[in-house]
Amino acid sequence: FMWGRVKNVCKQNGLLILSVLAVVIGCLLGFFLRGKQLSEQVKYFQFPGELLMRMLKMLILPLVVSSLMSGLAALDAKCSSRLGIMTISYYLWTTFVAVVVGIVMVYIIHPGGAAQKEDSEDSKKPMTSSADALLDLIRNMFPANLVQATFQQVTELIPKPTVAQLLDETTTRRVYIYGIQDDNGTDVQNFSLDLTPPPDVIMKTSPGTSEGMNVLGIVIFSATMGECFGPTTEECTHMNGIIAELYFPFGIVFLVAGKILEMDDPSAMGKKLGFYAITVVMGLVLHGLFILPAMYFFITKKSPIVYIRGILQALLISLATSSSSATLPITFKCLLENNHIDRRIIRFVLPVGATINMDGTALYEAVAAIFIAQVNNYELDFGQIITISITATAASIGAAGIPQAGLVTMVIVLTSVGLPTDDITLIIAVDWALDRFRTMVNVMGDALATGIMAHICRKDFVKEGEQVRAFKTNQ
Ligand code: DAS
Repeated sequence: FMWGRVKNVCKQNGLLILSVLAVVIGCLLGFFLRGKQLSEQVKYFQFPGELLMRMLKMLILPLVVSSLMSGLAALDAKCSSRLGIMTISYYLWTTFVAVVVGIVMVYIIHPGGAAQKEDSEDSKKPMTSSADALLDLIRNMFPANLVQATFQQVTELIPKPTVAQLLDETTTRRVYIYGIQDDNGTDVQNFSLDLTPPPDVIMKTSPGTSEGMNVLGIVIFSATMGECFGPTTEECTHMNGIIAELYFPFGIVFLVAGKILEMDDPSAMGKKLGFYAITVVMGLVLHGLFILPAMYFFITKKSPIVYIRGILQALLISLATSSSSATLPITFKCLLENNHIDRRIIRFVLPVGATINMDGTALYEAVAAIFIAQVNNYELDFGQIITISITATAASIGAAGIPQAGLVTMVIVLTSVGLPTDDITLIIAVDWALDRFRTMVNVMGDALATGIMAHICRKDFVKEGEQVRAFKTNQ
């Protein structure tokens, strides 16, 4: 009986168990190689892990673009605007809560006291006033060149040539065009085309529909990867290529081992950063494992434990890759197959969350900024704490879902209250590890938000009269 249960559990959670084993083996291999002083060969040990990261990043742009467009195309204007407003408001609210949690933790634990600089004079006032910082923040919200700002965000997310390589390397392409309507607004059957030139994303209004812009998205089906994301058919949103089934665990082993092989000497952390790391991790645990699940429970009245169980694979991948965007395909798959969330909601809420909703990063940046103030013995006044809250929220929205993006955008927070940005070097020694935990919280926040929005909008998908147009799979 036991063997039968063990077999059943392994069958259901094969990839998850394999991935956990891969992280453990990666850690053991990493520390073993450190002991053998093999750091010169680190690039060879990192190569398989780098391949895994490139495979995942290669899928981000097609996934984000096709999901957002098909998500918009699947919802009628009224439903998508309501869903959009609720999604953005929820994301801003949870990010602000994360910042408050971080500020409370850093003032309770006061990690900067243990790492105070010897030469710091008595409390100095930072040079930049909070008023200048706030004006600077608002000024940056209006980019002079919208196209540049947009493509900067996208190129930050993924280097364009990778997507071109994907399209050039695939031997055959099948492109699904869907959501086409005739003049009286009824959906015509979707159809699939075999295109030889690499397909591009086509956005155009379809004739005669009263809702104005009706976006036609294109899901790129890449035969090589066997991967297809988006709204065509259930099996198509199932990630079944060699990435998911065979290569993942192998890539994770070397991703983890390579990181451990190249990290600085752990003792470099010492007491100075120990308290800082503890403050960050405690804040992330409090927010990620208590506050966010509690919000999910109070809104949906469902068990967050069962829900989180369904996304464990995605949380593990976010730990291994420290990139919420690279984890996106897995989060997508977990929510669809394990948590059975309506894919029209996933396609809309998840890509937006992976781009702008980073609770872990916001918490981390607030803690790091105040930690650096404490190290320099700066007394921050209330106005500056408010500035840090706002800039940490904005910086997390601006951070891309790639490794250590939070370290880059932290400059905004530090300069907003005149703290020395070169003090970022104080925390770099532990950032590669803390980045993994804050990325997990980012993914957790996006996934729970998707479940909450699916619960809130469940009526939109059944109410007569406001029936949301769904896709007719091309049977
Ligand atoms: N690693 C980033 C992410 O993928 C988070 C961060 O750097 O703060 O979400």
